[in-house]
Amino acid sequence: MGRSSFERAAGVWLALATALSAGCGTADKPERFTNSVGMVMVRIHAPAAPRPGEPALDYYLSTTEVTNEQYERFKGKHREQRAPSSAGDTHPATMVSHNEARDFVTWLSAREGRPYQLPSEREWQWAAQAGARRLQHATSDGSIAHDLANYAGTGGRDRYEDAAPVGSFPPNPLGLFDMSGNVWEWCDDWYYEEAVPQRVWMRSELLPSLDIPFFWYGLRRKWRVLRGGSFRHAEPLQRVDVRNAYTPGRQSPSWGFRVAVRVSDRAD
Ligand SMILES: [Ca+2]
Repeated sequence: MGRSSFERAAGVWLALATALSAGCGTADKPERFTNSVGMVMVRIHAPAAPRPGEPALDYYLSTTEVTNEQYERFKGKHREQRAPSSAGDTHPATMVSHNEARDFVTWLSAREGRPYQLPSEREWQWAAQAGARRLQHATSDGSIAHDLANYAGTGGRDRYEDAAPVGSFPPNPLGLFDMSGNVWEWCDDWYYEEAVPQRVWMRSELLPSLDIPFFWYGLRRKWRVLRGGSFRHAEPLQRVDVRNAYTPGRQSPSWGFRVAVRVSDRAD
């Protein structure tokens, strides 16, 4: 039986799209794409498991934190709830709880026809540290300086006492912006102290002018993870291995999020 003209046309289109796709991506799994709300999604691979016994990673991550303008396509009334410290259209959307961020990715999945979600901690950290390069900070060279990221204090490129418009600093080697600094980012995971046995650094709500690290122990399924530090916090909290966590209904002017799409099957 001969192929219909439609099938032939579709085949030609597919071959053309495949030939035009960059790098090792394919037409349906390009190395990068831009979705309908303007988010640039970059594909990230971990060909071998970062740690023994763990599955390989293959996913897309948005190159920037979700902005107010992007979030308000979903929730228009957030415009009246923008934090003064992050009030512009291209500033990161803050005052968004983990629960609301999950609602956003559910909405985005239906709109885009792809399974958007918050990144897992593994996905977040692998991307932030530039994969096997294992940078200590998610900056262009792995160091931390005011020319490279937005954290407490100012200097050089960092003229921001508050949040900066997303992408105001150079990206890390994977092309990802602001994974160290600007705003903390919700991850999908519950906080398990035993998963990554490290200290959780918490800012004192009672003494906000002091960056006192608090060590919390015994946290279990009631807290969701935040990663990456923020404009309100000093250098030690901008490291890619620092974990923060809070209850999923809580909002803060220094908490935002970015989105991920997991590729269902392995690329290699
Ligand atoms: Ca950030």
